[in-house]
Amino acid sequence: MKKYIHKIKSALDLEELEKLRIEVFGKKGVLATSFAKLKTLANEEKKSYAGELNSLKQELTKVFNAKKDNLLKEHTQKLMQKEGVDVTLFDAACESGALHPVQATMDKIIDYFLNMNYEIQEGPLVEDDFHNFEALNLPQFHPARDMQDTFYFKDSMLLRTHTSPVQIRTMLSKKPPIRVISPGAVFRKDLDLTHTPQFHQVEGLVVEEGDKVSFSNLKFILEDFLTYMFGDVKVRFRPSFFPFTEPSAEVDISCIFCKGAGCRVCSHTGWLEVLGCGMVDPNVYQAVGYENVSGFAFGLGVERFAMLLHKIPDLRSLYEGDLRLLEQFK
Ligand code: 2U9
Repeated sequence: MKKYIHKIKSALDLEELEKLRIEVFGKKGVLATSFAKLKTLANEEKKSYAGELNSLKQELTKVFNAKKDNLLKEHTQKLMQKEGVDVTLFDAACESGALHPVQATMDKIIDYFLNMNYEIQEGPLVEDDFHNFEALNLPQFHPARDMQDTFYFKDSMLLRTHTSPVQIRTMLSKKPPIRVISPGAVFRKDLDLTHTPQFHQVEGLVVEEGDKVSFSNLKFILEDFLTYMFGDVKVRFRPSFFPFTEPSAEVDISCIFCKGAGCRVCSHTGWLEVLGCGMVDPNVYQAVGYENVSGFAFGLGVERFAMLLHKIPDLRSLYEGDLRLLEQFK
């Protein structure tokens, strides 16, 4: 039976070791059969045979357990090498992360519009002149192009300055009814206290056949949305101008810091500007070949929303990667 010690020691893998376990320690294994033999022996022989058998069993068990440990370690190591990382391994130093406040704000905004049955559309960050400007009623040399200082590549390709080209692509690819939001990164040559060269927007577009969509629909959805985002705030619409909407408005909420009384954040006006919106300009419909339709659009800057929601005073702190800021959002 001693040969099994050698056999166990030289088992090549866990499978072979398991076969040996059954052969040695199993119900009908060599140990069980040897112990069964005890019954057939005379009393004086029994004692010494049982003693021998027990110490052999102990040795076999010891050798078996040690071999199993070894093979298991080898097996894990091979698996780790094959799979690269063992994600089940516990790391005491591992800390949980959290969504970046800009992403969390974006998610909250998206949730509202998903509930309202809007679809999410994304598009390329590198755009051409037609989708980013021309189709949005911003012809070449139009002074309004200066509003959006642009990063250009060769051949009039550019980094999109707003997410509006996504809606242009949507309109070019299907007919109304359209109800979409386009969240994503946009780029402008801008850097100061309140501007970074990359920021994020969520824009919305609703278009229906005929004259079904009115400014009242736009007012309702934005008032409801801003109440969802900021709680019990007053909302006001101020006439404004954008090349892609006519009529256009900028939307303010009553200052969430001073409740409208006037403070430094709202420049003592009691109001905070949060959105731009309007009825889609007929020239935009013409550019995408739409006729006899009505619709509205709006746009917002996600960083601004994140700063207002979390009372973050300096825009740049959102992108410094300082853990003292990020840890507050766990
Ligand atoms: C299409 C037609 C019209 C999107 C709009 C605004 C008004 C707006 C700003 C908010 C803060 C940009 O990030 S910001 O600086 N946006 O004021 N955006 S209407 O209008 C569209 C979009 C697409 C086809």
